[in-house]
Amino acid sequence: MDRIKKYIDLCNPEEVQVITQENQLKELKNFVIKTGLARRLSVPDSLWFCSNPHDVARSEEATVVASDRDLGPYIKTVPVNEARCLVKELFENSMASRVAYIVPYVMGSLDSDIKKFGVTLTDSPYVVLNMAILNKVTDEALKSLDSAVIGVHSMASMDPTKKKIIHFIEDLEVFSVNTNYGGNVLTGKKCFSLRIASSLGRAQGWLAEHMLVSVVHNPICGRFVFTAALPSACGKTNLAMMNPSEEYARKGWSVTCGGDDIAWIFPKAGRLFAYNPEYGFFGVAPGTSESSNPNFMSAILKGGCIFTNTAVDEELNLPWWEGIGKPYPHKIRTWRNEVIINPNKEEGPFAHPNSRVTVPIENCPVLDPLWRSSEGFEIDAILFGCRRAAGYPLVFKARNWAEAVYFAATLKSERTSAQEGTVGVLRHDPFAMRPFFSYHIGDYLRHWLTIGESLSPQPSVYFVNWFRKDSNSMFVWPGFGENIRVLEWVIKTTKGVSTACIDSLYGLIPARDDLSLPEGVLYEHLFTIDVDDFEKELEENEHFLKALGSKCPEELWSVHESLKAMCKKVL
Ligand code: GTP
Ligand code: SPV
Ligand code: MN
Repeated sequence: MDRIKKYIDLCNPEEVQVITQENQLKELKNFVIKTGLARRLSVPDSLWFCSNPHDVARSEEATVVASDRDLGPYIKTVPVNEARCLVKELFENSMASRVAYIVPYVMGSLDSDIKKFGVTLTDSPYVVLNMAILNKVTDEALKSLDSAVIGVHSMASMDPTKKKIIHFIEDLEVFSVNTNYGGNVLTGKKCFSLRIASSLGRAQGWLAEHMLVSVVHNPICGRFVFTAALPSACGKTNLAMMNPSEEYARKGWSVTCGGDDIAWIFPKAGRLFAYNPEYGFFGVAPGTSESSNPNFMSAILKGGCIFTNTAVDEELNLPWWEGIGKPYPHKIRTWRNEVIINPNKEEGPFAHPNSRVTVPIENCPVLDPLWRSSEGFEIDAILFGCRRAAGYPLVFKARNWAEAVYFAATLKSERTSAQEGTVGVLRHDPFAMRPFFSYHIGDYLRHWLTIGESLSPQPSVYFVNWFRKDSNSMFVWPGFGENIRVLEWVIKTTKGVSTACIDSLYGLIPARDDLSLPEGVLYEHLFTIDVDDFEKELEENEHFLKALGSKCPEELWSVHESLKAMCKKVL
């Protein structure tokens, strides 16, 4: 226990409990209710928490990697010695007169080769209860302590100015302090399964990505597996467990879910295999309803969930949020823990826009039976997506692997409430991984190109945007269950059934008659590309590529030059 003991000594808790048993979790649930940290809702075995108002989303500002090297434009670094001092300073006595919990867990299936162990020390019952859903708690991790990822988390004084999430990538250690929210503190999730895992993947020849894994059962080819990377709050959970629209369901289309947020992807014999290392969902609540995502709704209502920063219908003792598809409750408890009678809409939102539900994966009614298999999911296509009101097409296919890497590397998306900062502002989010890089993005791009070279055939790569808006600021595309129409085109194109693609500035787009559009939706509204806007994009991309200097793979410059040439031809 040496790797943990020194941090217990540093944090100085009053008591230490190792959590490995179901009954300990039960006791902890009773404890949080008795002490007023949480409320029990009328969803079976479910709890409601609200967090500190300044602690409602993952904090990129406070996230750093300890390194003495320059890790490129998207990673904040702190020199290693300084980072060690910072840990000492921030954690010294941080757990005084509190209970510290040790949570040993595994990511990935215990009987698979890809599994990895973690052990987290935390003074937050909230963290323990969430980790018990998102990771599999097992004392096996304690037997592999040398290779486990150590997480140390303390709420400390919750001073927002001292919020820090510090990664020591090579040492397999993560420290999180003065926060108690989501991706900042659930160290198995973004810190381990993306940041640490992607560095391991670089060294060992695999990928850790911000991707869902999903299977489309369809009349064209039977079973079609895709992974998809979209920035935070841009639609992964919804796409992962989509309920195809009635018309498609009748024709034999259905979707099963392999995972909704993180994929570990391994090349084997020229193919790619995806695994979801998690055991639960940490899904966005607002916008989730019986009509938008009936599968997630049903997973939630099965119970065993944790609601964070949703509102509560006080009369029914049920969670409530904007877009749940139910009227405003007569008596509502807001995410700020205030009760309002007869709320009026203008006083809202009553659930925080980034409120979340933690749900055991096995609650998902369309969970794919292979979700925990040691074989993984053999990938047929990879999707990238973004949230953009204008210009970016509904869907296009990259013409080749290098172009796919180029478009993924230059992905831009509007900020959402899952990120701190101003919602709606367009920002560069390469591979939907901007907040999760742990090594230089130039090396990351090279790694993707190298993996691509080992594949045969290379999976087709597509780009999607469900979020184009019309002049009234309404979404042009109905989205959700209707996204199956785009997946139909993806499958037809990947399988060579559709050949009538149009060469556009943004790769290959569907010919007008090749994509089935819902009534009233106009092709032009989804696919028009403004050449001037595209040229501006290219200029921004050029700045980005230049900023990478010698780290920028030559292949990406070639793609860039050929897009510039295409632009000139169109003009
Ligand atoms: P993270 O958990 O932060 O990584 O988010 P995510 O990528 O899983 O996003 P999620 O599926 O939770 O969706 C985020 C928000 O986008 C929710 O409010 C959804 O209702 C909304 N959304 C998802 N898919 C669509 C879609 O096809 N169309 C529209 N208009 N909204 C969507
Ligand atoms: C995201 O922001 O991408 C999330 C939520 O999935 S969190 O786990 O808080 O990072
Ligand atoms: Mn995410």
